[in-house]
Amino acid sequence: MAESNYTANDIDVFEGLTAVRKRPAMYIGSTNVMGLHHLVWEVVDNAVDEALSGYGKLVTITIYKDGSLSVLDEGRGIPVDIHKKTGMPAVQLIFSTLHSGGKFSNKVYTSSAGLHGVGASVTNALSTYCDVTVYRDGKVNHLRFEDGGKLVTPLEVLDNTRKHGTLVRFKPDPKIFSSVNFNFETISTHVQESAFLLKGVKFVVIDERVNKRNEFLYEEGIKQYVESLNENKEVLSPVIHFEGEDSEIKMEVALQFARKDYSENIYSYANNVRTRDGGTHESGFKIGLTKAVNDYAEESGLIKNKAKLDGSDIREGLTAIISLRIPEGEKLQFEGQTKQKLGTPEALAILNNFIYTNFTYYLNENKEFAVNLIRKCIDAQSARVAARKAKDAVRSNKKAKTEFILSDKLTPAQSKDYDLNELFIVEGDSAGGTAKSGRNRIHQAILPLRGKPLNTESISNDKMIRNEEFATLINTIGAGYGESFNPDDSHYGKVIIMTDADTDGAHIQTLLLTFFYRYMRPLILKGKLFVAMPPLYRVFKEVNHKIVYQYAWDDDGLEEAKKKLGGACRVNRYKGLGEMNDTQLWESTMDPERRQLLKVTIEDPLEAEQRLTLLMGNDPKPRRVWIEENIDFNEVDSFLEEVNK
Ligand code: 1YM
Repeated sequence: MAESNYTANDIDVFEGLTAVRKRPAMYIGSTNVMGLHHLVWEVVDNAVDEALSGYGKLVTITIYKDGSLSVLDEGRGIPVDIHKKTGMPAVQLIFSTLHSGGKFSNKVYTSSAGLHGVGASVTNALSTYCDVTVYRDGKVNHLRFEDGGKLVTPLEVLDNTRKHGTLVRFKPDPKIFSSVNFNFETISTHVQESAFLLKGVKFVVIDERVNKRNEFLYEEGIKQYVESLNENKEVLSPVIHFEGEDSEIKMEVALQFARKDYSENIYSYANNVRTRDGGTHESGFKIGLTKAVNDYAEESGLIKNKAKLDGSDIREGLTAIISLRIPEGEKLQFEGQTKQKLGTPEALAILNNFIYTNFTYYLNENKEFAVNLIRKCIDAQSARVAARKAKDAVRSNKKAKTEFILSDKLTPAQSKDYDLNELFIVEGDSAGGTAKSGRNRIHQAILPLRGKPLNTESISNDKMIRNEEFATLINTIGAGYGESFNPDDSHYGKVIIMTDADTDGAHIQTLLLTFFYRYMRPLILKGKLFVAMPPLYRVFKEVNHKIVYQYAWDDDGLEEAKKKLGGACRVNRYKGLGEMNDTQLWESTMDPERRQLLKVTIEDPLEAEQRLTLLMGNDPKPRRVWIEENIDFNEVDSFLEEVNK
């Protein structure tokens, strides 16, 4: 009986893992480096969940020379006892059945209800081997899978031990992934985020291929997260930190306001899962904060004319981390297409109340800060009101200025199928002209830019929107900006930045990326922002009175192209888009079949934020230090001049 059961389950298990191997992207998003690292996150998530439950204070990740990787924790160890229904050891089940985390477990808080949560079995299914060692109940227990999850060494006891914890080592299958090269930095940044959220738990990342090692331990957790995000910013107070619990939901918030920085950076989490699309906790936080500041401002007589401050006036320059722990079960709800929005209804009232009470108390205890904050909010409010008046004045003119700008500069696409349409933002009128005649007129629109866009990192929202170039860009994309930006309203499925491959072009790219990061971030998160890659070389020769040619994007490509054409060929080096004619620009840079596009992604919010403040912010001192440490002067002299202007 037990035996036949076991066999039936064996087949199920096998089918489950084969399904993963047949369609890996369905489970891990893709089979490129992102997907590769997904294998790591699945295993790390289990170690993090264990630490989150209060077991183990050290997680060690090691990348080995043979291309494998291991994760070691000091938790209780995955249970090794026999699971009654299947007759299999629990640990074997965890690695061979597709599960959403909590299925066999009774943990209180789990991250696996979020975005990931396909489980370590997916890692096993996509590996050439997966070796699991469990230190538990005084024994070293071991089992091993090979070739996509086939059990080759059933659970065995190797030794006695006083340790407890779990060690998982696996080697990704090169038949599945386009790259099996783990990235030390990618893993470090991911792990750093977990370390910020799990105060007192140490994460060590070791790269044995090159002898590198990183350690992340934050005794003060998200308070230090905010400090890092605001490094080099001029701030109004030390980081403000609140902790509490209500209706079984644990809350922790850290926040700080910066001067001369007009963006709003709120990062929210539920059970260590980033909720990129916000949700009830973020809404509750905002409502509570707005009310606390307005009530204080009124009671203290700081706003006499009774014009209440808008939430957005208050949140200019705010950096906040919101971290919730919600018990697994019906309370824990993720919503939306990508499950990156918290749905838990109670969280709204709970956070509202929590922030209102705590922040009101803080304002009353820190009068000087309160006055500074409210002055800053009133400045933002005046700027907003002035901008609105200016806008209304323009609108009441016969012809709306924005429409005029739109029809003047943009060469639109003919199709109204927004998803298929592409917007090329092109450096300079001359390249704009070439792009205009070279493009596919059905689906490609051209917007030329004159000169350098403003640096949106150092100007207010209001100054940005009064800038003609940005106003045109916002109108063209047609999906709003800032808080009200909705990527689903975008008139373009792809927005493509096309600049020269020189230092000026790189600077313009940076300025545009700064704008998109600040005002249209969801466009980036939805994978709709790209950078075009014009070729550096055109290699050509004459064969029977006809020119045959190839494009090359780098020096390796150049050698390859020379080899392909063979014999005596000539090389054009393109210094800019302007040196190509319309056909060349089309076939090398714009034609979807032949071009190379770089998708813009935000891998790590902390790094993006710090880098942007550093390179684009007001303070030149840390910028110079960074540049001196990171840039090869011989290569980028002119870029440096540009950045330091
Ligand atoms: C290097 C990866 O997987 N650690 C880990 C996993 C588990 C436990 C402890 C654990 C959980 C529970 C009880 C529980 C898991 N157990 C399960 C299941 N590290 C790593 N450490 N005892 C131990 O949640 O009740 C799934 S994950 F389902 F078997 F309990």
